[in-house]
Amino acid sequence: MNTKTALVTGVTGQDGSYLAELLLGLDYKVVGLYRRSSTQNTHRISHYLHHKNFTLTELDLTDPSGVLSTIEHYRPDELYNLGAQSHVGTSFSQPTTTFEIDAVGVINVLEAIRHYSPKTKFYQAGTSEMFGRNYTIKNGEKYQDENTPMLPQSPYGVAKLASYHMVQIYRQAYGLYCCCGILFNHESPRRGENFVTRKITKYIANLLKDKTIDKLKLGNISSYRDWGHAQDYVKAMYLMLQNDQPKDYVIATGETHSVQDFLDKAFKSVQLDYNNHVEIDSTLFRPAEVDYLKGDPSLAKLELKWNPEYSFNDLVKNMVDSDCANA
Ligand code: GDR
Repeated sequence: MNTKTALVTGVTGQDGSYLAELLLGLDYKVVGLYRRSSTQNTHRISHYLHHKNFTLTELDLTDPSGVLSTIEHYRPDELYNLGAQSHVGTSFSQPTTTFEIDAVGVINVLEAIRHYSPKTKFYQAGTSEMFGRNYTIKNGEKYQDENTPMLPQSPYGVAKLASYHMVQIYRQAYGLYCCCGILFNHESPRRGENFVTRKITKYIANLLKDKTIDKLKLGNISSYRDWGHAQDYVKAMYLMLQNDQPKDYVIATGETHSVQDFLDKAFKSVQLDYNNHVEIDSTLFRPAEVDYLKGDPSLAKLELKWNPEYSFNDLVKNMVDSDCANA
């Protein structure tokens, strides 16, 4: 029997909901933390809200005393920090809030661990947005790996890069077991509806129900992303905290596709042509954009034995099918 306790911040989000499910399946006691909002936001975790090993608690990462008292109270074996302002576009209009949650919030957690629970293993959700426009060339291919220099292009990327460096400092200076997953885009039927993949698949489901709806408005559809499935990616988070030593890993599929490719495949899967249903809206373009992301997950595959199960085709199909079934 497992007697471990894990704290998961951002438990009501896509990744938090899958990770808590994975940990409950491994007999962990899971304390799910979420930021209070006036609207009920527990639909992704409703199927295990009343599980005997699951507790749901409020926590605002920007409130140092709340973070301290929560970590002192639970002294968890593992802490997964998935709570964030995670929308890149929004970070341009809310840079200060983004920095407070995604950077200062991480310092609050690290300080609490250092003072009150130094044996806690800590996972920080890093991101491919930290690379910004940088890449490395290997065998004539552009990609990003653990050694690619980081040059973020958004307030979100800067905040995440600050927390990535903080994790390294707490690891080196205080010997804490803390690490950062450098996760490339990961999607699923539980993806928030303001991210481009889910915006597309949700629109398709609505269009099939009502042929008269307005066109789908999108911004830049020429950017390339390395899209995996969130269910595969939360397994990598777990594996990183079971590693012999704390270390940062790139988690990606190693394939890249443009937003246009995603659109095309998703619409074709229901025998439609996206050209008839999409309108480009210049107000949805970001002030600065990351054009090309393609991760090299070789190190994680070798050292963590991490192997994603979903292909790009599986991912698109899973999201379209799920939205159509629930429309
Ligand atoms: P991203 O994901 O910024 O890569 O960050 P997102 O789905 O928001 O954008 C992907 C690309 O699509 C373009 N795009 C649009 N994006 C949105 N959201 N809405 C639109 O209407 C639209 N039209 C075109 C974007 O410009 C971009 O090029 C995600 C987030 O989950 C981060 O939190 C995470 O860290 C990274 O992935 C890895």
